[in-house]
Amino acid sequence: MSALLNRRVAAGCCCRLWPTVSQSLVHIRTQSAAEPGTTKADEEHLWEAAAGYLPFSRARIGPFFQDQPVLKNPFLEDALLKGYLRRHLPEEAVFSDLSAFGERLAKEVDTWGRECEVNPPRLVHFDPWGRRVDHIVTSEAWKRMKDLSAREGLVAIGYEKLFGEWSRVYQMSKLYIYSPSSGLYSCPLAMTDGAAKVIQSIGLPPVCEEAFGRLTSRQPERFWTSGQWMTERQGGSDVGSGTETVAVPQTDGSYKLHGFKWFTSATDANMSLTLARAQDSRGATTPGSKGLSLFYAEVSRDEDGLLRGIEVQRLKEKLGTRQMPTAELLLDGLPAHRLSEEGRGVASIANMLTITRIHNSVSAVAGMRRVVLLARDYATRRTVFGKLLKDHPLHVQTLARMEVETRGAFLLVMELCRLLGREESGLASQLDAHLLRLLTPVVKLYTGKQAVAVISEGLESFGGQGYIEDTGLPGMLRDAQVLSIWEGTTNVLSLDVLRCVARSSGMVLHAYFTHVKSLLAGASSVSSLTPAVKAVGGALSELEEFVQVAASKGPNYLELASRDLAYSLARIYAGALLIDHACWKEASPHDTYAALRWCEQDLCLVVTKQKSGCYESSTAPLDSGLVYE
Ligand code: UCC
Repeated sequence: MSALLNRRVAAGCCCRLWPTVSQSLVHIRTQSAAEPGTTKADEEHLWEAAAGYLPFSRARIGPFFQDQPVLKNPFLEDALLKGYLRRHLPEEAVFSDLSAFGERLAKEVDTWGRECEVNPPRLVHFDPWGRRVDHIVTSEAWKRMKDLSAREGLVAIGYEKLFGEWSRVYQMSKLYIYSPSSGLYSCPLAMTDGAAKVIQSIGLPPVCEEAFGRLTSRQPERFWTSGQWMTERQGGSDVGSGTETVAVPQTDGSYKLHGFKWFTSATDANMSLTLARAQDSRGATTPGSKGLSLFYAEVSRDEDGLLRGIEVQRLKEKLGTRQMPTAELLLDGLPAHRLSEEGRGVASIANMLTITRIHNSVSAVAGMRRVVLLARDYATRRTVFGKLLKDHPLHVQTLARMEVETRGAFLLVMELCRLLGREESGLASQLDAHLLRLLTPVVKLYTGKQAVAVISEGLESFGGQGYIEDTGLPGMLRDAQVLSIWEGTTNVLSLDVLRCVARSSGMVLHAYFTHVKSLLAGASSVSSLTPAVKAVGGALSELEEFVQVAASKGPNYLELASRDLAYSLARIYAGALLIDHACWKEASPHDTYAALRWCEQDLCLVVTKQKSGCYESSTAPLDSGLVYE
């Protein structure tokens, strides 16, 4: 008892100092319970008295709580997005739509996105009476996202073309503010957009005319989403040899598909585009890419409620994107229609890949922007070492570096959307077409990788809270990791860059050099940008020289250089875009500063690495030896 009283006195004294001693007081309480001669009632009584002095006891946990970061209107908060649109698409209708949508995202939709994560989809294989039903049960929030997407025209805007060549920029700006709040609904929208583009580009065949109307509809009850089933058990990159699915011709000209799709995203879609090998009259198929054709299939149920020609094997257990159902599908006589000529499957679905890769890039930059917005808000609330985080220069330096990375990536993405819009409005020059082909893989691979880096840095800026699951922050990082994997990994896309250079006999690079030079020419008289212009100009010359030298080297050399080449293409182009944006008459000093900071990095990585012999034939065995030591 006396020991307890002594401690009570000690506790009273210590109260003034409680932040430093609170831990030990809690500890004392546990110890005292075992003290001989003290009844439990005595102890409780004394403890309660003492608790008046104690900040931590029972339900009392002290007055301090962390302030959480607040998501404000993501359109109004984004200076670069607003500036870009004011410069290129100064339409009141666009601004008021994005402002209103941004408000709704912050006030309402962001919570739905979280709900999608907390209530992930599940697969119900059987009904209570044992019948196989394969129902993918999704959350109410996921369903609301579908309605919202239709009403807001998130796909439709790209096809209504109310703003001519800038319609894609408008659509993607809207998706850009939506994506981080969408609970990954951005994924089905990407595939839906891609499917609409493919159907349109092959001239709206009657068999999927109705589908096209639905994919691009603003009416929720009419709106359809599409899947893109390309990945099979042998993998997702080498589609040509990995596709086992066969298409069996039917007497009415349609087909039935038999195969196993290993990774099908947003499997609650209403239809899908997919690849399969058409059988000839003897039942034979052609191996490789040349044997693949493109098919259109609707996902429907028969009168007994069973899926027609599909069994859902299981849902995937993924690192992130858990909000979205991703399934393994057995195609067991799925009715389908061939959309491409036989053997033209890969070339025909390429339009879909272009669109989904652009969406991927939009989502990547959107994730970067969102973490920067939250981190900078948090820095105005969180006090540490006696002052707000925003008043710690080192912390703000880190945020500024994230901001610069986000700005460069944003302008790259908007450049792609601009080029896509020009192509779809019939305004694209040959140069624009080449640039679109080259920059699509470059921007996808660059932004996918940088999203992981920037979001990871962003999480750190919240300290330990960035690692706590129910803040919603860790999910951003888990979701970002997929961006460099699906729709072509970094290496597969680096090889795609080489492929399009070779197929165009170098014309895509010629377009690249011409355009970057024209962007730099516009900035030649702006003295504040001189260091940046010099850096980009120098890097561009180095790159041109590299291309000359590399052209005479063998394929192994080029393959080893391809990833660094793609990075160099991205960094130099982004530098030129930042410079160009900073030359705009309404640009701010911050735009200039961002351009200068961007251009401080190694813009032409491929030459740096070339100088150290990274692509020589002697390097590959050394790499291999190191890896397998
Ligand atoms: O992962 C998947 C689902 C995920 C969900 C998607 C959601 C995204 C949402 C994001 C927002 C959050 S679907 C699987 C993804 N898989 C891939 O992306 C495949 C990766 N592999 C490749 O990209 C390869 O490079 C292949 C498969 C294209 C290589 O096949 P081939 O047969 O070797 O290709 P070729 O021979 O190079 O090209 C065949 C034809 C050529 O046309 P022609 O014959 O006229 O000369 C090429 O020019 O296809 C054309 N082609 C292209 N055209 C090939 N690639 C392209 C391209 N990128 N753009 C234009």
